Amino acid sequence: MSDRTLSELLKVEARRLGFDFCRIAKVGEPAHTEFFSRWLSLGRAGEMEYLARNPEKRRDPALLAEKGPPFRSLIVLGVDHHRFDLAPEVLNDPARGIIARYAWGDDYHEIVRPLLYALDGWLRAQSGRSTPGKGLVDTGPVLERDWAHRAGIGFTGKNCCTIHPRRGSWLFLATLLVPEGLACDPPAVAVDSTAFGVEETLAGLPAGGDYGSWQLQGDNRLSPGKGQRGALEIEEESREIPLATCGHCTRCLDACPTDAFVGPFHLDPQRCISYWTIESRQPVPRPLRRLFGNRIFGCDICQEICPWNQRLSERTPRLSGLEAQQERIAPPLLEGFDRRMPYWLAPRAFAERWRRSPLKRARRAGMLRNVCVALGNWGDPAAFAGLEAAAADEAALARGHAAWGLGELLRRRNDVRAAACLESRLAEEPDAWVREEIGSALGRGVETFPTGSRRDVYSRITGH
Ligand code: B12
Ligand code: SF4
Ligand code: SF4
Repeated sequence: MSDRTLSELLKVEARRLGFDFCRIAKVGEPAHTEFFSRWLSLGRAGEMEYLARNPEKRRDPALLAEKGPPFRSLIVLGVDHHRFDLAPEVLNDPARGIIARYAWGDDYHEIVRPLLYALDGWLRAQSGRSTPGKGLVDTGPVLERDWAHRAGIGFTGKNCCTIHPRRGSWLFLATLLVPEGLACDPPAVAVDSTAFGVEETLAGLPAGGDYGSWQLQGDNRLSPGKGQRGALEIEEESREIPLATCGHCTRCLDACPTDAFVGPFHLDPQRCISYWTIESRQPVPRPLRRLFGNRIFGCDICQEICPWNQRLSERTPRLSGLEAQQERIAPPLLEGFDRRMPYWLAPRAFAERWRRSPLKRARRAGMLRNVCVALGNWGDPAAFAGLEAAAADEAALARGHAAWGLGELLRRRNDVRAAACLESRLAEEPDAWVREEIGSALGRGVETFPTGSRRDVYSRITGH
């Protein structure tokens, strides 16, 4: 069988397994490893220490082969998880907690990983290979967006996301590395691109600049095989692809509530809602809290606003488990404090309510932290009940943010219950950082977040 036929059959198999995109690139150095190393050295990764591991493998994914021959082909897979857009009255309802779209279904890591190995199993059966390939989704040392761009799945927007010109950016990405020398797909070709370097991107390129456009070529073009439904659907994908570009658009950069973009293609996670509400186990810096609004897990604002994501038709993801579950989209903030199912307060109820959900990554204490911030931002007297319960939680992280939320009720509503609750908590609070938060909420401690580098501030207030 020729390399080309094998590659085409592989795509049919990927499609049959449930992937929406499958493109192949030759293993080599990804385009932005230098940018990534500099980004790391600026401390952008924060608590995401795993990003600094195995830099040599990130630079040369061929080295990811633990046994057997080195990897020669990198298969990039994409799953379109778009379902529908939320009505503005839900999205902007301060009494609800908005969960990022990628978490409306079950955890994609659990769903996608076995499929990568199923695809590898299929390829091994064809090629007679005895050693395994390497399937990665998210956590491995692979710059997935770089590879998606290189393989021509989509282009990288100023918001850093991989965007498909007809399907938008609501994509999960994954990679499968294999030793077979498969036929590669034509990469995204830069058209009229402006030359700019790592230094400029790190310093912050001008937002309104036009950094070129990309032509995505031969989008999964396959001849429909007899009885191969997958191939027929792929054929639909092969309509003319428009020139992919951000042009002078700056919508995502302007819409980010926390001003997390240093400039196009450069995000500082230390200011990003997604980082704080999913990845971090630490207190959210005080000046950022008011900017989080009602986003309690992840954030989609820089994608919701993107012109490439407008007017996408509603769809049901092809992979089972990714369907949107009604109760995982925008739960009322106070629901999880209800005595019948206190999922923000009781570990067992949390585990039950969020079984198989990506939310588990933030853990119960982290989620209660996020919910307290949203309750403070709601600022309604009804929020008191939830904040009072959280102020007595076993986790200091939750108690400290509950104090902040109560402080917001005091500041905005002059809520005397909030003042009394803060006073009584102060009398028995053993944790130094929580005491400081209570003091600040009562207007006694430091009013603003202490100055100094963020890391210094954390060590001072958390003792870590
Ligand atoms: C760490 C991480 C985060 C961090 C940091 C994100 C960031 N932008 O740096 C945080 C926690 C903030 C985060 C947030 C989100 N993430 Co995330 N994240 C990752 C992870 C694990 C590593 C990304 C990374 O290496 N970041 C470091 C920066 C430097 O790399 P980068 O973001 O890929 O950015 C590229 C550009 O800056 C580019 N670049 C630099 N200069 C230039 C110049 C030009 C011209 C071009 C074209 C590119 C370019 O080079 C970089 C390397 O490719 C990847 C999975 C993976 N292994 O890749 C998922 C991943 C990127 N995340 C994903 C998702 C879905 C999200 C969220 C949407 C989740 C949410 N709803 O809250 C947000 C989106 C925020 C955003 N606008 O980026 C998806 C992206 C899907 C897509 N369509 O792009 C990925 C691929 C996970 C997956 N397997 O599907 N994430
Ligand atoms: S995910 Fe939200 S906070 Fe992060 S960069 Fe995008 S808009 Fe800003
Ligand atoms: S909002 Fe505009 S600038 Fe941002 S990624 Fe989309 S097209 Fe590019």
